[in-house]
Amino acid sequence: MNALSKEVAEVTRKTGAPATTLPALEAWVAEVAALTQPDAIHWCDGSDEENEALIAKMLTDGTLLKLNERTHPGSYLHRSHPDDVARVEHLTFVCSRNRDDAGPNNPWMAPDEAHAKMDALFDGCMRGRTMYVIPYCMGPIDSPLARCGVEITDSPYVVANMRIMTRMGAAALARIEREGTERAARGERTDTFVKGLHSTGELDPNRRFIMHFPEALTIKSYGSGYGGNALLGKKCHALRIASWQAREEGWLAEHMLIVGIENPKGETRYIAAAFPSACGKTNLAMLIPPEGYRRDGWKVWTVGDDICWMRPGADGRLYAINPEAGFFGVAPGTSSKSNPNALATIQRNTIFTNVALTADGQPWWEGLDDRVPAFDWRGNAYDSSNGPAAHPNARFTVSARQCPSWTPAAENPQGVPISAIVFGGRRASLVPLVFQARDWRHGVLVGAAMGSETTAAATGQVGVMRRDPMAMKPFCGYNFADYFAHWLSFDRPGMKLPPIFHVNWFRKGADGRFLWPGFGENLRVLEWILDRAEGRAGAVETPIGHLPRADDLNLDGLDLDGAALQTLLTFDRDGWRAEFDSLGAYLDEFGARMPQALKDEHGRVVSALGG
Ligand code: SAT
Ligand code: MN
Repeated sequence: MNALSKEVAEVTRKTGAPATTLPALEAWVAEVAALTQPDAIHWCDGSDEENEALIAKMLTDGTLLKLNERTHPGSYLHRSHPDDVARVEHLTFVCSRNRDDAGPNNPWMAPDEAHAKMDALFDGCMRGRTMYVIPYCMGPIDSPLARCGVEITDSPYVVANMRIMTRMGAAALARIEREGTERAARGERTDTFVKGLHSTGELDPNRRFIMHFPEALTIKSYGSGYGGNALLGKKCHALRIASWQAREEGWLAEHMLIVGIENPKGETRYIAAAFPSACGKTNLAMLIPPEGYRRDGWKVWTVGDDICWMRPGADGRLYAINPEAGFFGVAPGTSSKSNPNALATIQRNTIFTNVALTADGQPWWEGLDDRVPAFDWRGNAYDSSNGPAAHPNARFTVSARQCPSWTPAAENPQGVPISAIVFGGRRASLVPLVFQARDWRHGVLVGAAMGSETTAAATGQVGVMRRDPMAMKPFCGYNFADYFAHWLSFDRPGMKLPPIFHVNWFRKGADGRFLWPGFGENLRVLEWILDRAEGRAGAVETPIGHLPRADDLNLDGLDLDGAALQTLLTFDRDGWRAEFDSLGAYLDEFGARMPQALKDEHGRVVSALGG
């Protein structure tokens, strides 16, 4: 045992926490402790007692405020630093050895430079603090599709959130140790868990970076305590690192919800759908069927609301797991009308971040109801002239199992078979309500062409149109050109790939109002999608794909005027010509790495559009 390991063993003995049997893990923890100099090291076991102790500590030091125990038992409010309220894409780097592997879609830094920069920030940063070691598993603990990681952090708020968002603690550590021991027996490297190092630092935006080293399965994040920047299992591991790993190993790590639709015959089919952050993935994953559908026996089952790991099964179909165990959802706009399942889910055992507060200690946000809050998200007396009461990116963290539409299929280690893949963005004009790609290759182009207006989930201007291929712009851990090539590679003999669709719930009329009612009514579109997947529903073919006619959709009981419907289902040839010109220029930005097949597919649609 070297000196550093001895030091860790010492602290471990002092705190009485379990040590690890995996030397690679012990050595890494020792190395981090030597660098960051914490006062104590705590190995998280994920137990209730541990959670209660952490919550008590955070209530004492003001990190958490207890919410009204009668209306929201077991729930807390956290107020983050006002400069630390969203992901920071310009400070989020992919540090691959070769710059082109990160691609023009990612800020890049050479690994040596990035390590040096980060290690200088981490030097001594945990003095006076406790260092928490969080073993976690992304995916059902017994799933061959699941992957493990260990996050080291100095934030008890991160520990409490990771406990909800992942399978955290003793079982995950046992899996990491078992996998390590098996590898050691085969003479292979044993540090194949993802290593995530996080410190809130001083929360100074000028000393904030989120660095990914995909070749080393390593993440280093400093200077932020907010969600995706700090809960490293989520975007950093399950998307950026996992997407890189998935390409090497022949699977897909995607920014997609997974929802099961049960028809009146009792058949459940699963859809995976990609939308950018804050574009309604949580709402769609928990949709409540319209009245008529409910009467007929339709049901909706939630597997996941944000991330989907998919791989081909022996039968050639794609099987998906939700690597997460909880929801980190946007609070503003969530109401008994927009998402009753989410609202029911967050009535207890929930951590709220940056919401407002009513006079009697209940969480509140814009769109919830017509009460007036007493305190805004910063904790000041509410004054409407200071802007919204809740931060627009205010979040709730809650266990998925509390959701009324949660399904035990989410625990199926083999995953659920995917019947359709859906892409969608926030597009005020041009893009119809729904269309189907003609085949996989065309579907990959449709995904690559995705665009959306920016939201408050990331810092920067809101409402600006940008390309967000497959909703992965902030999350793909490698060059988009290689990512599209990877998607295309699934189109091979033996595969039974799901059809690909594009939806747009956000089309606006001349008066600036949404044309489509959205929410539960989206099931009408999902029904058409699933019927198309089984070759049943009708459509018209256009250069951009197959569009339903009004008669092809079930619009029974829907109050929608004819002109709105017409706009939603119309293909605008001139508009699409311009869209495809801009798409061509975008694909060209990736140079020679862009797969020829995708360029050819673009050319095919351009000729079909004519002119
Ligand atoms: O902050 S997160 O990245 O976790 C949420 C999101 O942007 O989707
Ligand atoms: Mn997301």
